Amino acid sequence: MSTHVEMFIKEMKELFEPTQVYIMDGSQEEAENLVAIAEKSEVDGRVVLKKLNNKEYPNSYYHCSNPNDVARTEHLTFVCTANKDEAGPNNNWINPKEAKEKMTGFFRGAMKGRTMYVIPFVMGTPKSKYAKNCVQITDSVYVALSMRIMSRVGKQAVERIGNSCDFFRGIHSIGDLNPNRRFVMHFPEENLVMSFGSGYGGNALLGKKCYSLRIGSYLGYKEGWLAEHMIIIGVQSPDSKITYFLGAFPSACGKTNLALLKPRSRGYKIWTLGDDIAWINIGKDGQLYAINPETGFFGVAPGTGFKTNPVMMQTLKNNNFFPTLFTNTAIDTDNNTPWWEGISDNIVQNLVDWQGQKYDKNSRKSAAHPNSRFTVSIYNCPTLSHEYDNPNGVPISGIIFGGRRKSTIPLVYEAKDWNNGVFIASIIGSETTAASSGQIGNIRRDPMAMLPFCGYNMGDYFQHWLNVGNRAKKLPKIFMVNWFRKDENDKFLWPGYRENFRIVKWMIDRIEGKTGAKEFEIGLFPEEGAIDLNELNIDKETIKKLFRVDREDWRKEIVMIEEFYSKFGDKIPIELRNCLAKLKEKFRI
Ligand code: SAT
Ligand code: MN
Repeated sequence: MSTHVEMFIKEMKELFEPTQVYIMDGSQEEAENLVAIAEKSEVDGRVVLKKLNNKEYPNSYYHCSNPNDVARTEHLTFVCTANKDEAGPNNNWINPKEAKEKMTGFFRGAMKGRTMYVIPFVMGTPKSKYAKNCVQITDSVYVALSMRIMSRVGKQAVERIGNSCDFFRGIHSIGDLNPNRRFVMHFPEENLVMSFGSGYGGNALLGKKCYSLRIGSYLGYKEGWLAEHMIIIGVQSPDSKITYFLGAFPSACGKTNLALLKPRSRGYKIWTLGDDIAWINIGKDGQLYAINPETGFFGVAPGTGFKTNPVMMQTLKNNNFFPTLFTNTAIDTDNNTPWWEGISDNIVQNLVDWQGQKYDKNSRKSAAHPNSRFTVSIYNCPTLSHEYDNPNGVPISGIIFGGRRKSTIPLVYEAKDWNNGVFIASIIGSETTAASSGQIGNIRRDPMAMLPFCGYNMGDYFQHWLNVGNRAKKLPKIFMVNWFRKDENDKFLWPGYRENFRIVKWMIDRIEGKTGAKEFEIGLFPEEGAIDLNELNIDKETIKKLFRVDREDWRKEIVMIEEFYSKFGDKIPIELRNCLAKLKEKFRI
């Protein structure tokens, strides 16, 4: 083992004072060991893992967490750069020295009586020059097992690190799960994250949002690439050609459903490469190439069902080397299977809710926690792309941005060029739902769906997007979609789900130059008849409403955009200011 990894382990041992140290190797035997340990141990009075029905859900386990620890804690998440301005108004900030003192205070002796797991892992396929080496420390066996599903844990990581000191250090302890002593601190300048007091995915699996997005975006800014909160899919047409897309959506917009969509159109197929994170580099030929640094899905369970996402349901029922975890779902006690709202239409007799209580069907509360999750290996996915492990990534032809909006934003439109696309992505707004914080129905600006995940000043981030566009030789087309527009009676105008593929098909036609577009104030719109509406019971009037650009709505929208931009002062690039000025001119403001 490299001296720097050894030194890191030694330092952590002295700090945490664990009873024992377990260095993970990624083997099958290790998975069995860790599961056995988890089945026997309790954290906070709860058994860490319970085996589920092996026939229905092979190699699957149930985990339930402390009710105060079920989601990311954005208000306790900090980016600690030396200079506050570098973190930007989009991040909480404390100076690195103070942050470290605070965290070290929490960490000292925190693993007494516990095992310290050392997790060497690679984000990205180890053969790839875009992959990154990491080591996480944790005292949670649930986190250790989850990391094995979500990333490439084991010897390859140690080999890749060699004698280098250049690897990500993630330091994590669940502490006593006290929400008043819960912090996630990022130190981008030191390639380091410290996290205390939570066992929840985004707070504790440090390879995910913390490294792959917050630290990753910062590294990308310094090194000339992009770390994005995006799905990656390959769309195969009847002529067998595959067109690769990226897609970014704020939460509750059906992002995972799109990543695993089964198209209704004959001869088309969607190949899945990722459902959450994409690292995007400019390849030798000047095109953008994307890899998914992760190896699993950490998906929201409620709403995932045999109707809405049959491919994910199949993924959850498949079996490989990696156990599948269900966290804070309900349990159907007649079958010992996980259960959540929306899984199927079948009536279930006996449920216990996510806190282990018998569920009363007349209760107004849901049986599964709204943010209950599954953690499953991507290799279980029947639609996994053959290019998933390609070290060069896949060449991207289109980027789809979206939001949940009941008005204002049309079903789909295309940016006029890259800079205009960056502008459109920078002004994404989405209605808050029960799954996100804040009041339901408010519009939250969420540029590129990255607001909680951009590890540096978002004004600089916009400039970086523009710079990548300048450096690339061939750029993908950028599209904006809104599956959620409603009529005056609050009814959805578009059927959504599998029908969304009709819009993707139109995008492919645009990419291949098979159809023209009409220029409107806000971008390029489909020509009449260009979207395949075959066998869809939708009238002309509805289509008109779906594409309507309401001047009054847009005037209000522009006021909100200006207010959002003003938070970043003169960091907003001139190109984006110009786009906004042009928009104002068109709507005569
Ligand atoms: O942050 S997580 O990755 O744990 C889940 C989410 O909020 O997207
Ligand atoms: Mn996400």
